[in-house]
Amino acid sequence: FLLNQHYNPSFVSLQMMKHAWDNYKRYAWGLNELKPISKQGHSSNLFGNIQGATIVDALDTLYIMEMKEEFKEATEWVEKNLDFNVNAEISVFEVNIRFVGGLLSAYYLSGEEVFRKKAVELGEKLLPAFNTPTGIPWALLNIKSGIGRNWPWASGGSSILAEFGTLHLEFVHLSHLSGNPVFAEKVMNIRKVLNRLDKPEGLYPNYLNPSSGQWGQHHVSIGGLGDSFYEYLLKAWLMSDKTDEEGKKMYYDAVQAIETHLIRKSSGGLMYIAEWKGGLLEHKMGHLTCFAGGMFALGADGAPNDKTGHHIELGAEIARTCHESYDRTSMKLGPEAFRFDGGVEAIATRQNEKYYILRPEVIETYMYMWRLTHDPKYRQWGWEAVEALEKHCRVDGGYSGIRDVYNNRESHDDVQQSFFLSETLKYLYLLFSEDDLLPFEHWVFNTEAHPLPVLHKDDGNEEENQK
Ligand code: DMJ
Repeated sequence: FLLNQHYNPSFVSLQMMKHAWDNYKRYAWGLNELKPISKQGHSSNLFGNIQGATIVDALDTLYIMEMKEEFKEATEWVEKNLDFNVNAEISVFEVNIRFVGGLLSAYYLSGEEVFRKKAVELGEKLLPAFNTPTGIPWALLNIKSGIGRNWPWASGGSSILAEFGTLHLEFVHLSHLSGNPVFAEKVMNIRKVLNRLDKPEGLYPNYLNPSSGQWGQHHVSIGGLGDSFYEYLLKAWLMSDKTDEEGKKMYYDAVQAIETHLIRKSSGGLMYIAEWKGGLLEHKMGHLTCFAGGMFALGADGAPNDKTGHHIELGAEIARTCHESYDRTSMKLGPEAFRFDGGVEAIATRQNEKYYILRPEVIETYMYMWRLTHDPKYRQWGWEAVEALEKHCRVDGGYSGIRDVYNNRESHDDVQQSFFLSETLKYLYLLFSEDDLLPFEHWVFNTEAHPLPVLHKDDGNEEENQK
């Protein structure tokens, strides 16, 4: 019924949010995520036994969509039940982007003190992760004992670029809100370590050893393991009211190296961002990499050497390729990874790359491209995604991921990811809203789509911005 032509698209995204939320509430309230087919809770080991990931991730979406009752019940749950005094090994990155980010946004939007208090309390629990010889944090941390370690699969005991490189925005705000400079100092030190290192061809490998301070394997990716590190360089500069010159330089230098070494065009004319393994290219692009279209467009305004138009163009080309990756499937939803080799373009060839888990990156890029160009095709592409989500992912008990988007019959994975509520549905709603809802001059979105305010220099934020 949602696809009835009398409904406007932002109303439809709101109804989708209602369906996702109501079912989470009915079947998995207080647990991390919902299993929409089996109608029960889903626990992911990324959050240890911290509970309520969907509630904290969804708070700001509920607020922005003016779902007042739901926001109130979520706030009450946080007040009464959100508990970090648990014996749990958590992913520092995931807890930071979803819980710290979600609480910070909820605080800035609503002004409710409980969110500020909880964000700072959790931030303090994450600090022992930085107790390594270099100050590059561990990936995993037991928040009771303060003992950290890295993922056993990561090259030579390394920490991951996209994980330790995606703390900056939240930690600057934690210092701003707590008056305690330690948070900002920790993330500025990460930059220092990175700036001392030689970078192969100007690129940042995904692996860095926190003890030796040396790179692990020379694998470079703008998708998984690398992605949001680049995003946070740009956004740190924007969030500082364009005073963080170091972040700015690191971002534009990195984009230059990415263009030279990773960006390619297929024979059919599709631009893509390949992966780099010690100098050799793997002609594959992940769904995660599709966020880069929006990033290039967002960074266009400050691009050096009159390259604004060029960066918008890069964003538009990546958006087009990612749209093709959706359009070339039976379900019109994109696969986890798609390839440009062996005679295919923008198509997944391996069975284990054909799934779609309700990820936001393609819709995120449409939203940025729409706001920055107002080309109506981005709204049209967003609407195609809505139709596909409603047709294939919506089930009685919520929304589910799909195991193979090239198949005509759905095989559901039975997980409603918390980022579906924080990102996918929020970006859809923003795509169909006016530009003055969370305008880019005043807000930057963390990598989980939680809006954080720009620290304007006229409002006395010089100190935060200089740290
Ligand atoms: C989210 O948690 C964030 O967007 C992160 O940056 C990447 N993975 C998921 C969404 O795909």
